[in-house]
Amino acid sequence: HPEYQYLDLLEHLLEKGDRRIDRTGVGTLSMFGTMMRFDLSDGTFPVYTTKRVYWKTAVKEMLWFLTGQTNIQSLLRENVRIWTDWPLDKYRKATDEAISQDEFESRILSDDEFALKWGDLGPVYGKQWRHWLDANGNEHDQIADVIQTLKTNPASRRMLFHAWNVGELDRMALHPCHMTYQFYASEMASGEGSGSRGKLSLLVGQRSCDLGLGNAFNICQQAALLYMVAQQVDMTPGELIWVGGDVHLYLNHIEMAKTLLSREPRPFPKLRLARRPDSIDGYRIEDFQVTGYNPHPPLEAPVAV
Ligand code: UFP
Repeated sequence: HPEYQYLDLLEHLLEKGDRRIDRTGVGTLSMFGTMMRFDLSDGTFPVYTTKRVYWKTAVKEMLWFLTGQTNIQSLLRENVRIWTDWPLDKYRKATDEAISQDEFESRILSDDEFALKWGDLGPVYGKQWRHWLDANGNEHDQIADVIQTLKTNPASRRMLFHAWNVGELDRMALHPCHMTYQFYASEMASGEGSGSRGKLSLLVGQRSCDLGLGNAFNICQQAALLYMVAQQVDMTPGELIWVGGDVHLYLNHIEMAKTLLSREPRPFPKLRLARRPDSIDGYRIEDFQVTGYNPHPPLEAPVAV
């Protein structure tokens, strides 16, 4: 079962991880340089099963990246609360106000001026993917460029987009973790795959990975992206290849990791896209039809901010 790639990394960290104090002060067990491969060619949607993964939230985040937006207001409208910790932390430090997360979120939602001032994460993923600003003041839509190249020159070795914009790092709430998304199209023998132009694979380079919480999200949202891009360029999804740099387990996730390791993975669900939108901008969460997801019960653990 491909989920053992994930469980084996967890086990390795528990047994041999390098113990260190990290930026958040929580402390981690860490390792450097890993790869996982997921074959999506039979419709597999790699959502881990050893705990319930809220894949809709992860896919909604991916759809939000694709809109190019960086304010949490539009995420909160979709009821996605995973980015609130950072602006909330900033707000509390700046104002000394003892505001709850609920209160902060409802102000972001109801007060546009407040959202503008306190809800923006800086030039994070969406900005870099869709509006990378170059030294001449020109914006680059990296997503549109990759899709265009896939349609016109799929043998290219230059089909990638990147979020590590060095000059803008200090204004981002969080430096990009999943940084490079590189595509690779392999031709199919003629006649095979009825109308498909080939198989599309995606290699994601992630410099830093919270294996306890973040990774489950990242894998399924990256798979969702591959499904969307493949559909847009009339290819079928091939492999999602995930490469991790500093892969770590926060010390307060150790108990959760042990529980995950005590569980037996179940079959991955399948994903079908209900429609073919006119462009990469047209996808909605309702388009993701997932069947056969029967995970073990959810496990909660704190996020390190
Ligand atoms: N992290 C992920 N995946 C993400 C994301 C963050 O694993 O998509 F946005 C984790 C990795 C790390 C922390 O634990 O968030 C970022 O901290 P740093 O910038 O110090 O690597």
